[in-house]
Amino acid sequence: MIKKAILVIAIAWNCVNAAHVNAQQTATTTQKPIALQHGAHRIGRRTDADMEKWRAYGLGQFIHWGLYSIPAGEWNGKQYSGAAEWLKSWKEVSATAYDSLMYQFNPTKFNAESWAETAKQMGVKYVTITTKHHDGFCLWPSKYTNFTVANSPYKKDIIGPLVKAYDKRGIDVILYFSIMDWHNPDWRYDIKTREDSIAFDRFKQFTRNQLLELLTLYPTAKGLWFDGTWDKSWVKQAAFADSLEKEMRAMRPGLIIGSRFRADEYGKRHFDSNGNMMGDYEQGWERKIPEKIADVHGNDWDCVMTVPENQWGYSKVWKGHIKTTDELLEMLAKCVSLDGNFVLNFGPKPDGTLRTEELDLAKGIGEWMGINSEAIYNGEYAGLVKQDWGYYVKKTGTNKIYMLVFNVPVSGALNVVLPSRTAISKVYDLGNPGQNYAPEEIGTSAYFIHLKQQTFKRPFVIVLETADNSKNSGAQYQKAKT
Ligand code: FHN
Repeated sequence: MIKKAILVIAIAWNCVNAAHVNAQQTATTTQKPIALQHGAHRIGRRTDADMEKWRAYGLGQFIHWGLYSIPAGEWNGKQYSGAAEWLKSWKEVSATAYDSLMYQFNPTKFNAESWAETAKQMGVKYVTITTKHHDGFCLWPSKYTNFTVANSPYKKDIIGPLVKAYDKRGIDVILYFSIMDWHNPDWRYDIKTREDSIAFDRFKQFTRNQLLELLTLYPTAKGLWFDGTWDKSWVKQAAFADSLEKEMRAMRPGLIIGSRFRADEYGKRHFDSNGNMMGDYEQGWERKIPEKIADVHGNDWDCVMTVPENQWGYSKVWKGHIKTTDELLEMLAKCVSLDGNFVLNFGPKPDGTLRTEELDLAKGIGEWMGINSEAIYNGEYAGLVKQDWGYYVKKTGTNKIYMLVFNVPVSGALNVVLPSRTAISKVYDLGNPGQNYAPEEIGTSAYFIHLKQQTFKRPFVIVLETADNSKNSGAQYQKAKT
């Protein structure tokens, strides 16, 4: 009986979910598609086990680490106004002086196990680590350039121990790689001359070599997170990038690549000229979160977020608003409620330790996740009308809906509107499973959950167990004739 009820509810919700996916497909199919050689490889979501796992992560960690952590946003006593990892692009900084920071890179306190343990305690399921940012410095001993950790006083590989430590704790690793490389003399912002073209051809081979090298050295990494792909030079490489993507996927079946890697032959990025996403998930949600499910067009996506407004690498000074644990948890809840993952950035210090503010946030998030992660892992868009108290999340194959509550109304009554013919069979607080609530029915499949009188200091999760209510005609609730 319970199974039947779950099936009825699941069918109703799947109809709601299918509607938003179909909306995008209808939009793209009403116009005659352009024949593309280097457009999307697939329409619709990937359904294999690797991608199902990615989709279920909920919470991730981003790590930006490199030479830029040494000056930490300061050069000759002056504070750079941009993001610390962009310091080399500042006119005050000479390229040679910046590159010689390599001879100072010696993170003697770096301990991959302790970073991975912090991430584990925080509850993250995947980590994206910068192997090479725009400055071109490689955190692995690449044999294709001298500008690597191997030639720093530290000498040792950073990526290998991190992959091992995170793998050991069941946290999947994604390798961040910037295509744009300010150190490589063959890099160009655009290709205007024959010389540019020859140089950029060399650069493409270098890029291919480094990517295949990474996939060979770190065979357990689950994906590649591309960045620095917006310049005209790279946008013009549709055929090369497409063939490289295919080569990497053939080398590593299941590899996950986002929508930032390549452009189609018309220079369209993320979405090809027919509006289909190129890659396995949308990578455009940087420091912003979609407002509603229609904004994600049925695609997989993740949101990458900084703690201050825009600092990824370690910066001595964090200006402006610094996000709190509860704000970050609300972002996490919102992302999961809209079918996305939330990825929080960490910018380690030059000695290899994590900054105190980030450790405190990781601890706070971890404490909350310790109680409420059931509402995050495998969480999905619930197909319900959003209410002011927070976010709904559902889990496929169960009869549970999670209410992630961030704003308690003065009345203490949380409004819940379920699909018609759905009743609530049980309501309880995830942090206190003994604490049951009796829902008050206020309309057809509409309820108030009356919270007990108390002060709520932290966001919390209420679980609704649902049941089939198809026998109830709802006739007692009449709509007004107007
Ligand atoms: O320019 C970079 C920036 O430094 C940072 O790495 C972020 C992370 O998503 N990506 C680029 C900007 O989109």
